[in-house]
Amino acid sequence: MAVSGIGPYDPQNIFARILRGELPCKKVYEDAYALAFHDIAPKAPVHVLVIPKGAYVSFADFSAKASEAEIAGFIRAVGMVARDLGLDAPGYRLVSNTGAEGGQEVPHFHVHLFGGRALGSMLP
Ligand code: IU
Repeated sequence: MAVSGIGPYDPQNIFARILRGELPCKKVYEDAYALAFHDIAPKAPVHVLVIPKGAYVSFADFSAKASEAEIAGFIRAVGMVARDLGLDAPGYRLVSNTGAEGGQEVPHFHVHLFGGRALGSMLP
């Protein structure tokens, strides 16, 4: 079910529980600002989710409230994950569904990283 992009933040959401180690994930990368793991229902040969460590509901929430260090650290992490997965040369797609009309289902900000095949054009 789609969620609001403006919260309030639910500390029991599935990604919060993954961050706390209460639920497992197939981890790709982790640092002080971000955790990256394989999506449980991949839509492309590479489908990784990158999430910030902080409690932000959506991109709207993160971009408004996160510190410069959190934003920079998160963006660097997304880039590093893509590079380490060998996607820089062939290319990849980043998507962040935000709020109900954006199709967001998990209310912890996340970026989808898709790659591993020609993705074509996907503008709505
Ligand atoms: P969305 O942008 O909120 O719609 O994407 C949520 C994604 O989280 C979606 O691709 C799910 O397959 C994925 N996911 C997951 O990886 N592990 C889970 O336990 C659950 C959802 I629930």
